[in-house]
Amino acid sequence: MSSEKTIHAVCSHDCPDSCGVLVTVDETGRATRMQGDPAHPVTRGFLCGKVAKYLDRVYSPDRLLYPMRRRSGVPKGPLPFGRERDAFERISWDEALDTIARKLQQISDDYGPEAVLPYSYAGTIGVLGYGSMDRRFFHRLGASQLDRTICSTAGGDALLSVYGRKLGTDTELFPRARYIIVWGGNVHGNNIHLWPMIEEARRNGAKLVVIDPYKTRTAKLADWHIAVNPGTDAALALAMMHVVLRECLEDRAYIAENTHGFDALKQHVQDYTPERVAAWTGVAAKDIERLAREYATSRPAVIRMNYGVQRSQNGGASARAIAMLPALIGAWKHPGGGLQLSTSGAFSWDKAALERPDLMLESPLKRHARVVNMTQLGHALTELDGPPVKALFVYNSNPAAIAPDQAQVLRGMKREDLFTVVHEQFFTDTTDYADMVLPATTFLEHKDVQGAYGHYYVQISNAAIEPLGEARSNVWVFGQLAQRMGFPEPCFRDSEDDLIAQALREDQPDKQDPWMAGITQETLDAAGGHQRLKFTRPFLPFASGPFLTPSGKIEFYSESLAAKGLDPLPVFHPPVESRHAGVPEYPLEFLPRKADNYMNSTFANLPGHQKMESLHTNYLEMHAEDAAERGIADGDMVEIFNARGRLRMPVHVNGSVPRGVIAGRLNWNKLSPEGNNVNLLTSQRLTDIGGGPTFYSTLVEARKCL
Ligand SMILES: Nc1nc2c(c(=O)[nH]1)N[C@H]1C(S)=C(S)[C@@H](COP(=O)(O)OP(=O)(O)OC[C@H]3O[C@@H](n4cnc5c(=O)[nH]c(N)nc54)[C@H](O)[C@@H]3O)O[C@H]1N2
Ligand SMILES: Nc1nc2c(c(=O)[nH]1)N[C@H]1C(S)=C(S)[C@@H](COP(=O)(O)OP(=O)(O)OC[C@H]3O[C@@H](n4cnc5c(=O)[nH]c(N)nc54)[C@H](O)[C@@H]3O)O[C@H]1N2
Ligand code: SF4
Ligand SMILES: [Mo]
Repeated sequence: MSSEKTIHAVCSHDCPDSCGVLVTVDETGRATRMQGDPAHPVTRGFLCGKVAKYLDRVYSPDRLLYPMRRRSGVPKGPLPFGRERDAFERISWDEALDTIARKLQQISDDYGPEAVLPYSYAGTIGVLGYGSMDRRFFHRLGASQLDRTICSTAGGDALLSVYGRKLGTDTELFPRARYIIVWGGNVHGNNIHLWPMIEEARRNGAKLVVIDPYKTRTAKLADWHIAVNPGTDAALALAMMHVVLRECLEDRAYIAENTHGFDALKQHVQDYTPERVAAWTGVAAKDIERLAREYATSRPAVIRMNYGVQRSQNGGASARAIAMLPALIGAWKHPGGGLQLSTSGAFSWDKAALERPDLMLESPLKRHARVVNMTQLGHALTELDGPPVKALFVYNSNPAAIAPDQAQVLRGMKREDLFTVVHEQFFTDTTDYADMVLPATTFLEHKDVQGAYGHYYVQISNAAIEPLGEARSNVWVFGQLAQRMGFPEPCFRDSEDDLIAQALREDQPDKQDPWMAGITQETLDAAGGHQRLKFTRPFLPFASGPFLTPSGKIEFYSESLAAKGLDPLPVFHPPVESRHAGVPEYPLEFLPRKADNYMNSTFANLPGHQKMESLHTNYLEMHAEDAAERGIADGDMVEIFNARGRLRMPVHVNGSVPRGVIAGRLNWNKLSPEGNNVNLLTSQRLTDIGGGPTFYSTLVEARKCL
């Protein structure tokens, strides 16, 4: 008789799908199989290619298994892939924690606690692993607060400005849509569990339109691919509104009842004629008209907007304009209609209890600490003063690879007077700059609770296996460090179960949001690991008000943006780094995109994933005419450059990008011959709304290497 067990866990990678995962564990405690939970209505029994091979990651011989410290005399900087271990020596957890506590205390005494900067993002999106004990620790210390802008704040804040809450069309209603626009999203690569829903809709007659400068796998499979010029989506959406209003296709009753600022919007979009917008977007006027008409006259019509659209300087305005379209045509009324950017606002975790910002008042600062924007890490490490950053504590992130303006980031990280701790599962581009490296668990090895940004299920993620080696969870590390720092508050001794109970407000049923009422660890376990939020079906988040905006309506016109000096109506301002700005030295718009088979920089080190991504991930893609003008042919080695740096890579001239655009992919620095990735070329310039990065507003020039 086999004594295999099956454990319910949740994929905690930064992906909208938050898949339910069933892990088979054998009698020795080793995980032998992972599959998508067939009972989960969105996971539907399958995992993406990246995580189907997850056991290769968990049991990789390259896993970090022990705390380590940089050997004396080894300078910070790039280490050869696979040889990183030689630069470090193994130490005990006791020694690691004591050393870190002592250093942080000393830096705090000498420079003030704000000289300590935490740097984390979404290595795990489990509620505890993403932000709980770590936040408590840094708040109590008085460390600088990190503004976590690197991914979604432009679009997120844009959505909030229009609707007041981050909600969207229920993923499970997509099969009922008859017109689907995927706008700045790569469903097939980045959000694969939406694909079967789209397929089902198409079997029922739906049309799929993809708006993306790049011909993604999703675009190739669409009925219509609109290769819009990067950063011009605001203009395109405003021109669609122009056509809708000119042809009286708007839903007047819905607008009258639910929206604010319609007259101002109507006036505003007069300027955005299809002809004028065609010149910016590269989309023919007749195509803009057709798109607007088809969209406004098909029911239900849904837009899957994704974060790709907001990684440009004009990203906030773009996301705002796109988000207004369903309100203009009343698409929210129809099950299967509306828009989805994120569903995360439906999960009302008790963040104040988890993160305890009040603890900043117990810190030596006795006030709220300064805020540092993570997108401007290069600036923070090299230019910030009052106080300068003297300690950097990295977890859940690989900033040496994923942060923009890489040369400045690496210059900062190389500082020998910067004390850097990195809590990681692997040696990465970032550990190359660490003084101390701490081993982290994977989602198979720790417990957590999780929502999603692409569906409406709460899930419990159980530890399927014991931590490998001496790997420890984020919760454990920061709880231990708090003890070593002598922080007296009992909250630093909370267990994972305590934290989960707090996140769910198990002891305060009166304070639970109705959508999460009665959901506890016990009910989640009893339900097989997942529970749908408690709204009635079909869930139509914005079919009617009131809305959580200042006016209580959907805001076409935003007084609160105006009060901040921002455009109250979405305006198309060409990005400073775009073809419209006319910078003759750098005429090409660079798209430094994500890889389909990695997760940002995660998985890039694993041979199986590298093989899926292609033989060489590091390549550029160019339009045939741009290539010909430069004497470049398919397969040539090309140098692309701007004032921030230069990279050399082979080029594919393969029809995947429109004229004027050149694409590249995110990979590890150390896996490219010159030790830098595409972020060498990106800037620290921020988006119009939300202080986010502008990866997709980057100008370059290219030339053939001789
Ligand atoms: N396989 C895989 N899956 C992932 C990730 C990954 O790295 N790999 N990352 C995860 C993360 S962190 C996130 S945030 C989500 C993001 O998911 P997406 O939002 O889908 O992210 P991106 O790939 O950045 O952008 C999507 C598409 O936007 C296009 N795009 C770029 N600029 C513009 C523009 O100006 N206008 C328009 N219309 N389109 C534009 C890009 O070419 C790209 O194909 O995916 C998650 N899932
Ligand atoms: N050029 C370019 N740059 C980009 C993007 C792009 O599209 N193009 N995308 C941007 C976006 S959308 C995002 S979200 C960011 C993502 O940037 P990051 O959040 O830094 O994402 P990853 O590169 O996936 O690195 C996450 C790291 O966390 C580690 N990790 C995983 N789980 C745990 C854990 O439980 N504990 C600890 N301590 N560590 C863990 C992983 O091993 C991994 O090395 O990158 C941004 N950078
Ligand atoms: S990365 Fe996304 S699609 Fe893949 S298993 Fe995780 S949640 Fe599912
Ligand atoms: Mo992201």
